[in-house]
Amino acid sequence: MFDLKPLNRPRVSVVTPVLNEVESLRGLHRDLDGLLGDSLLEFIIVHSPRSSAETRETCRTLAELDPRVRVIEQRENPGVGRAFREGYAIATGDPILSVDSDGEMEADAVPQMLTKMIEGNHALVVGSRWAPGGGFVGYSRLKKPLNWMFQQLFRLLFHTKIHDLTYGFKLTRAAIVRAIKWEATLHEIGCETTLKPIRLGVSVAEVPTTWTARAEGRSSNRFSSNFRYVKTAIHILFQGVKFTEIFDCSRSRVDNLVPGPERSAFPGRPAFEPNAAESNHHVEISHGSGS
Ligand SMILES: Nc1nc2c(ncn2[C@@H]2O[C@H](COP(=O)(O)OP(=O)(O)O)[C@@H](O)[C@H]2O)c(=O)[nH]1
Ligand SMILES: [Mg+2]
Repeated sequence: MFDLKPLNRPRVSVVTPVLNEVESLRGLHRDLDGLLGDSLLEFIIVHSPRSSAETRETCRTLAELDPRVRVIEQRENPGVGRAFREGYAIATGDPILSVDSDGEMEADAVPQMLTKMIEGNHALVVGSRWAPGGGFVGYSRLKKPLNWMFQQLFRLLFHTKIHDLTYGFKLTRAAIVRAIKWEATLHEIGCETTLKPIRLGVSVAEVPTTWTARAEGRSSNRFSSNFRYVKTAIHILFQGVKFTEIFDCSRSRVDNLVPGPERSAFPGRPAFEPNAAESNHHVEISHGSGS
């Protein structure tokens, strides 16, 4: 059903939500700048109106130092889901990297995710904590078995071999981000952005990655989120996926949603080279395109 033009020249839009992060936000920007080079088109920070003065100041400083940094204040509150959606709405690159700003997601895995996306022409490549080679450092002992049970149940129900269906760390082709209507408001955005593409039958792959508990600040993810994840998954399973108005369903194509203009703030910087990244311990799992 979906045709995606091959991603020959990635121009990555990073979208990262920020509540109260300073050092980890600076670290994420530094790491992705180093890892992606000229392939990093823009670094979109969506901070909360509740963000501290120090956090806002950090966002401002980053934007002053790097013209690729775009800072917006979240309009609809609260919630990381709303923040991601507002970031997606202004992203101009392809693909779009969804990543938290608290240092828990392994930025080093991004080049591998990009390589996998390009080589397999995948619509979505998720970071996977449960794939062989992935893992958790400092995760809640109560949440981990619950998370595992969620994965087992919904892997079966969605007929997918992807091991991690709830993690928010992922690369998604811009056309897919624009075609799908995103509805999550809080942390369940992490499973919505994986389960909807899987439900559509687009090509999805995973790269093993390690989650490491933040060294700064606190999580705003409440225990009640677990129920929201289950509700979201069941809703997607039975109700399917809604599209945005800009998606031309009659043509059943997503590549008619053109990505934004290509631009480079640092023309001299070397671009990301797909084959330069090490790729031998990737777990390749693809769903056939067509559903
Ligand atoms: N803009 C914005 N960011 C948020 C909000 N809540 C959390 N975040 C950010 O979203 C990311 C994930 O949130 P976190 O509470 O760490 O969730 P957890 O990793 O699932 O425990 C972090 O980078 C937070 O700074 C919010 O209401 N608005
Ligand atoms: Mg976190």
